[in-house]
Amino acid sequence: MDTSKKYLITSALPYANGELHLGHLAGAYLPADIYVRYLRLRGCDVAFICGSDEHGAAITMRAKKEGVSPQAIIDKYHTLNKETFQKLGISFDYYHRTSVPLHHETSQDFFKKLIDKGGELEERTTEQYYDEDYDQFLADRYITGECPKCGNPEAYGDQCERCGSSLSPTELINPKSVLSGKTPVLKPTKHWYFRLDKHGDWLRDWIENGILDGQQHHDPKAWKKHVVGQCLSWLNDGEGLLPRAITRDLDWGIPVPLPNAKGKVLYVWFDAPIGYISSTKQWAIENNKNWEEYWKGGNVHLVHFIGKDNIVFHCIVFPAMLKAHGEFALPVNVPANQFLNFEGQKFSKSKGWGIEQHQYLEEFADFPNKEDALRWALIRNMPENKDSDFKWDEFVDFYDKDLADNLGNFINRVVTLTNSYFGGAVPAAEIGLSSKLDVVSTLAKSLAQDIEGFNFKSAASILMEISSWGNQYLQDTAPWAIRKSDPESPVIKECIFNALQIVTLLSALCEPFIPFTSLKIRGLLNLPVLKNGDMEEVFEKLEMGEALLPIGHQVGAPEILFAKINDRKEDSRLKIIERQKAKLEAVITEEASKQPSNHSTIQPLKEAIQYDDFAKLDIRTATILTAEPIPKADKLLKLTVDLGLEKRTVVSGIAEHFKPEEVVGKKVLLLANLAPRKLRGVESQGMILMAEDADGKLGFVNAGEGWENGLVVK
Ligand code: B3M
Ligand code: ZN
Repeated sequence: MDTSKKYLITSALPYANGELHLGHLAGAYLPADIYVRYLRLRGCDVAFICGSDEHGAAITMRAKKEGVSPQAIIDKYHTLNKETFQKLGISFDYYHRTSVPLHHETSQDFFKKLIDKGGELEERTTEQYYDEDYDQFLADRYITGECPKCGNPEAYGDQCERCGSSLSPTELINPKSVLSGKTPVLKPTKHWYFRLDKHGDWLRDWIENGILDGQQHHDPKAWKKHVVGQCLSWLNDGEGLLPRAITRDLDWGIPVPLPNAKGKVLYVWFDAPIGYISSTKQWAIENNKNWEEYWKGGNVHLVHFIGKDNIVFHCIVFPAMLKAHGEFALPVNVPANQFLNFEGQKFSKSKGWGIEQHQYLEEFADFPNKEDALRWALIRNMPENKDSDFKWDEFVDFYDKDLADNLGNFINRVVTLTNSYFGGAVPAAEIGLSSKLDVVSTLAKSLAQDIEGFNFKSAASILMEISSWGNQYLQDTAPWAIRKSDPESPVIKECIFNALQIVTLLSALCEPFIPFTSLKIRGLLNLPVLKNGDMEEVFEKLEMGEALLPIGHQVGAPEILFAKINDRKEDSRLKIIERQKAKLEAVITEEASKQPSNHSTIQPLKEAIQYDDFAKLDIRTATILTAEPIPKADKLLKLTVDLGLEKRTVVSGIAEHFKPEEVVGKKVLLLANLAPRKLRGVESQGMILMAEDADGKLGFVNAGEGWENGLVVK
């Protein structure tokens, strides 16, 4: 690690308009925290910066919905989000907010600098929608209408949430004002546009080759493929680099700092990333630092952690703003994560699908190690390069297999043996830090490399490898067996000595991932809390073959760090998990039982997909063998289906449309690779394809008579 650099690490500023769920945590906050904790332990000078994004229509709409002021909304969620992050161990150096004067000034100065430079901003008058009842222009989310791309009748003026297209309000079919519900009129209004079109050439060279101003700025191969891919397709799309309006007609936001701009505010996506700068400034003021060292000059190592929906803003628009401004450093990497799903579906607050961070902390209040249990499950399943799925069963498995059986067990065995053989003192090993530990030392180095390369999942599995190696080493050496025949054997001392070195190493290596556990291990070893630079020292000692825990050091009494969950039937922790699963089942049943809404017309077509999307579906011909009702579930039938190669159980929401005896023997089409899920306690292993008519009546999509079971539909 280059400790001469100034490391400025940011996580996306969440809108202060709602709770954050586990997907947010896994996307932009936990990975940044791992990276930052690691940098600190390696002795780097780090500022970990975040805060609340408190402007924009997201906030004012929420306020309107709740019938309170925008200020009340941001105060509530800023506090909640900030506290929740802290409880989960996300170790921001500063959690600022964009509604404060320092941020307003910083953003206005930025804007003025662009005006003064000339050629970066331009004034344009265009026709925009206006609500005459409310006397107000309708920006972004204040206008809804039909999406021209997918037909979603409730697309917003800036984006369609169904198909993900970014839109402009005038593209909407049948636009409506969210305020009055009426059709808006077009009226001319003046705005400032950022000349993004002027920045295409250097942006392309910077993203593709890592070249900035004729010099190598970063290693382009260190960027994630999906990030570079998204940027290049944006840059190559003719519309990607049009001038972008960076002001809005709104009464909530940062006033445009010009005399002829009454009623105009900066667009939220203009001021929000500048929030990274103002947050750094406030941190510097309170910590006696010089903020400019972290933002200016060639010594800055700036990394933005975000989710994939923010890639364009962080890799194209904000860098272009920084370059246009001229004084600031650009990010050396933007390791955006993809999305985390939840038990096979997208998180959805309205459906009740998923769990929020603060809700997790409340509902798992009596779950020991809840913070690290969650961090660990999210890390093991982090959506680093593709979307991933959070499952409660895996949460339990990761806890049991990794934290209890592997890490916790190893540490407990070592501390217990040290206490019972040597009264808790590190035994004198004649061989010192033996060459047996070379394997461990090599693993530790690759763990470090993985963190530096943003491969946190892989780093976490190496952590487990080290601990497994330790367990195996104890097992193979079996000091307890040697003691029976030769209690004074030096092999016993060597074994315990080496094992204690591994435990000490683990106490440092695990800190970025599971900091609460690291603290406990330090306690068990009777070692001080880790401080900045300590891992550097660990690596130096490993290199020199020096002991990490010196001979004669007195460790503490053993204590079980993680008790296995599945070991105990009457475990209160299992009940907590069962409650979570029951909530999801209730949502599924509720969804399945919703009467199909009055589809008086044929549904509009969905957005276009690629062949690859289709090819993921494994649809097979099959025959229904048996059908039976499921007690207390009026809508569901439990079916056995012959799939040629095997038989499957499928739970199908067709009980209101068919009697069991009507469906037995039917030739059907089955989506065979749909992830299994439990419905009313029965695991459903696939989905039968049905068509639904305008009255909500269901019919089977038949496979032709005479077809064998198990044929592939393509
Ligand atoms: N608040 C969008 C979001 O929460 C936005 C990020 C700003 S980062 C400068 O997804
Ligand atoms: Zn759409």
